[in-house]
Amino acid sequence: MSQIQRLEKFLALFSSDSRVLVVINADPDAIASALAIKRLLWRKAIEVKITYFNEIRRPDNLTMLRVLDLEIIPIKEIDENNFDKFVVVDSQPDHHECFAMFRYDAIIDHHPLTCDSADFNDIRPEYGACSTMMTEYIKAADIKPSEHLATALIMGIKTDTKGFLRHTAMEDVRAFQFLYRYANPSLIAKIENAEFRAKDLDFIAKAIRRKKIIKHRVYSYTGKIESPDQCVITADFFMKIDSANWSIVSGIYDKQLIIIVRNDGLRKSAGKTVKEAFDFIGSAGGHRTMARVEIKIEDLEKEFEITIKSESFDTMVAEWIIENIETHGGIKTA
Ligand SMILES: [Mn+2]
Repeated sequence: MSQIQRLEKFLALFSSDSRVLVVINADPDAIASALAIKRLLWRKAIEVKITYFNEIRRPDNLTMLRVLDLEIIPIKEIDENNFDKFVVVDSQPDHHECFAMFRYDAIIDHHPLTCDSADFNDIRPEYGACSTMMTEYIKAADIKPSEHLATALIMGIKTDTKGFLRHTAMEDVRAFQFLYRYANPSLIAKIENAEFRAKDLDFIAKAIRRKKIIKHRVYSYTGKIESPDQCVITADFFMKIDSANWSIVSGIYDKQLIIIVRNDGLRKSAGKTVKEAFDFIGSAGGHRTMARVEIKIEDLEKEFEITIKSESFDTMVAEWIIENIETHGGIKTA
């Protein structure tokens, strides 16, 4: 099927009185793809709304919504009866129970095919981003994308392909090339630079004060934390040190010890390492470059034979994390 035939088949689903709901799991690729649907259906449907069900917490994603002035509506504020057409982009209905709430007219996605239950299914797993697929629709419709739409689609492609470093098809590169002339590079930079909030600075400062660097591995145990996100932001931040191969940032949140691990991908898998080091006492897992551990405080208290109220608890935890990663993790240094 040609791009134009595909576009025509998609547009044929809708009429001028259609009220369309686009359902997404909001990340940059999904948000941009939904925005492209809205543009395609401009003047072709009476209304197009975008709804999402996940919590958007990453500062860069929040910045994207703010600087591009995008309106997406939490799913709990949506009345299904106000819509008669349903579209899902960048996911398939069986990916989450919230998607399964609706019966879809169209599914457009780039994940491996698991569910093509709509009248119109366009699933292309070889593509790095759904935004690339949507760019092809925009091109086929002969639409000149607005600065905000082009910027959003570029963010979708850049995010899902990690800046063309992973799972990139030639189509992703071509879409980028097309969008680039319409996008605003300063907006892209503004979104990508938004790695943390001003209120995270005090936490980062504390983590820096408490850091211990052992053979290119940056450790920081930060005691009680307001949110595990703080450890994530700080672990990413420590990886910016030129000599850092690993960063391991931890804290106590909601009666659990949270350990966030990052590495540069050039050594032993972070996920494997935390499994070997902490699986015996808590939940531990992850990928090659990122991993997470959660251990119940009561299990730590049993392990150390002291309570969290004890003065030596924090020191013990901090040292215990280092010891476990260094020995049980079996890290090879470069
Ligand atoms: Mn995607």
